[in-house]
Amino acid sequence: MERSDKIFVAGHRGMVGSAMVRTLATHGYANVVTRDRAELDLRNGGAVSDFFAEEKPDVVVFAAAKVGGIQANIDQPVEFLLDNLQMQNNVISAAYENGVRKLLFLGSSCIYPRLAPQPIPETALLSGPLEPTNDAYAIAKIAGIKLCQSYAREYGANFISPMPTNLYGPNDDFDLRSSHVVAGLIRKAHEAKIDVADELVVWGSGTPRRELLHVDDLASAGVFLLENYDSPEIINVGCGEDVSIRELAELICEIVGFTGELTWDKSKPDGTPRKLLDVSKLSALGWRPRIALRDGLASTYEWFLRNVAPAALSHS
Ligand code: GFB
Repeated sequence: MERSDKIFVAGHRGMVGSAMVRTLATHGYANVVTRDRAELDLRNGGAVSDFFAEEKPDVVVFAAAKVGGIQANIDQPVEFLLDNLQMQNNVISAAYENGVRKLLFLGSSCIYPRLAPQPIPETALLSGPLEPTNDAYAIAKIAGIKLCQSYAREYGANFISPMPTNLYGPNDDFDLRSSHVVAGLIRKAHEAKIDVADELVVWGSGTPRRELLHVDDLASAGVFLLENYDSPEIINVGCGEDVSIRELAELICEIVGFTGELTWDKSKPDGTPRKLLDVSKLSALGWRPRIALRDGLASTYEWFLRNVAPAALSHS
């Protein structure tokens, strides 16, 4: 990849896309093209074709997605399947039609079977049934992987598919109806502290385990793979360590400064019991994460305090 390449980051307002834009800039990639949803609806195939024909990007980072935590996935399977299929089909096909030299399609660790061996190797894809709470999203992502691999096999396209583990960081979604666990618990712990509440309600049993990667580490891996990886085979991106939801909740409460009790709402789903990626393939290429979980959670809480908490208070 050349520093002068025109790079289209699809989904630049989101947590992952915004981190990719920041990280590309720090690596000297100055020719980044973005479009807001109001300017370009990626679900509209004609609009996407016109955009590619006009802009002719050299490289595409596909970070646009309908995403959400466990409850949002349960509540909106149609949108998780259809919006994601439409956006990725339009962008991947237009990229090929317009001679894009390299495309990075971001997947998700939920593509792997619910009871995959731990840590999960890339070879576990399609080896067993999916976790039902997010199978619509997972099937959309699997279709995206297969489309990239098909363009590579049939037409020689250089379309790569990293599979990130669960992510958190600045620009995460802190809305309790749609958030993932880290953003949800940061918000709940903060509000419980402000309200001097006795307890904080955490969903599920606390026993599921998740591997959590700061989004700046994911973006660092993304740029590394754009520069160093040219295979259609999927490649896991994680930190190689996981924590239980109970340990995570306790750590977040400590960082936020909430000292009340944790209580467990077992009517809420646990989801996959464990999701720890085998990251030996990426490690062998020489990439390492830099942000320890405690540091990443602390800086994300600071970001929340500066960017989300004031707006939330002014609306209450
Ligand atoms: O992060 P999360 O929503 O998604 O939930 P998944 C992880 C675990 O945290 C589950 C528990 O066991 C939740 O029950 N949890 C506890 C909470 N308290 C909370 C809370 O306040 N909010 C949330 N959201 N969870 C998602 C998939 O699965 O992972 C997506 O649904 C995607 O498709 C994403 O793949 C990476 O890790 O279970």
